[in-house]
Amino acid sequence: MSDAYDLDAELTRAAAALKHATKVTVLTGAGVSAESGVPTFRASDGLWEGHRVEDVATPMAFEANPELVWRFYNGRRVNVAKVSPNPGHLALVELENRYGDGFAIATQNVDGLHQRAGSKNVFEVHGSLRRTRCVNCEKVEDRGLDDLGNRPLCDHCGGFLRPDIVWFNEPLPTGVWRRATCAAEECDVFLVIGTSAVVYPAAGLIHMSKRARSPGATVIECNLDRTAASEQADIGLYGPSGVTLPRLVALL
Ligand code: BV8
Ligand code: ZN
Repeated sequence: MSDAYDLDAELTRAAAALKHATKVTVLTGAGVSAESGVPTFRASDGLWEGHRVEDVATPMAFEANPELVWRFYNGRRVNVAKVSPNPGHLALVELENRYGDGFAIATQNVDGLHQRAGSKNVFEVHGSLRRTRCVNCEKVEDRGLDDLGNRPLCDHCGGFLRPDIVWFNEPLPTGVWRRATCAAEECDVFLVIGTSAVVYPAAGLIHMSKRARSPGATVIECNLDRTAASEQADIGLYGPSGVTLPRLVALL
């Protein structure tokens, strides 16, 4: 961030926009969980807990090596079970308390930390680490965060289970995605928090929030750095979201 950047001024502008808002929608990515100790995806030269995302987060990878993919996801389940929501997650709970039904979070995260913090209206557009789905009978179950071993089977039909997570080149869950797009199109303020905004269609929610109506939403980006979303942002809160979000809420 250039030395002319004034976070205090941007926080004041963001608070003014929120004070005039009745509907607030949020898009979060891995950065909102970073201060809880959950690794982000694209920080360290594209490796993600030692794997390239494309090597494990695809149907082809699961087809080719289901044990590797399950080892990867069990590792993340065990890690997420040990971490807690951070002040950034808790600030979003306070926003939901302020805006009630006018508030929604579309998250790309699969760690469930928004819900553990107390957020209610959360759309998990990329699925959840907690859930499994049977490749045979499609039964979806919430299995918490226990280690499920490297080849769990469906207790309903004996078929193989997969994580109930949206992999690359897989469609997003229809109902969840429809509610996320409505929330983006109807909001007065759209907060984009902790995402590199390179994965679609989730990143497309930003554009939807600006173009669906006239005037479009005021877009506020919360990130350590500028991203692919920055040119669409009207306001930029650059710093750790566990610091900037509580400061923003304190101004309301
Ligand atoms: C689909 C589940 C079609 C796995 C994930 C070419 C161009 C455009 C698009 C495409 C293309 N080729 C293919 C596509 C489509 C593709 C896509 O977008 N690819 C991209 C990579 C080019 N999308 C898809 O495949 C989607 N499906 O298109 O299907 C279709 C339709 C009908 C029928 C059949 C098919 C599916 C996409 C979902 C893939 N699954 N995850 C898992 O999680 O285990 S994506 C993965 O990336 C995660 O979900 C993650 O959430 C998401 C985005 O990453 P981020 O969350 O943004 O994390 P990242 O590390 O990148 O950034 C972190 C940010 O936080 C950084 O900016 C950092 O600065 C910031 N930060 C760090 N610390 C902090 C912080 N900010 C604040 N405070 C801090 N403390
Ligand atoms: Zn089954």
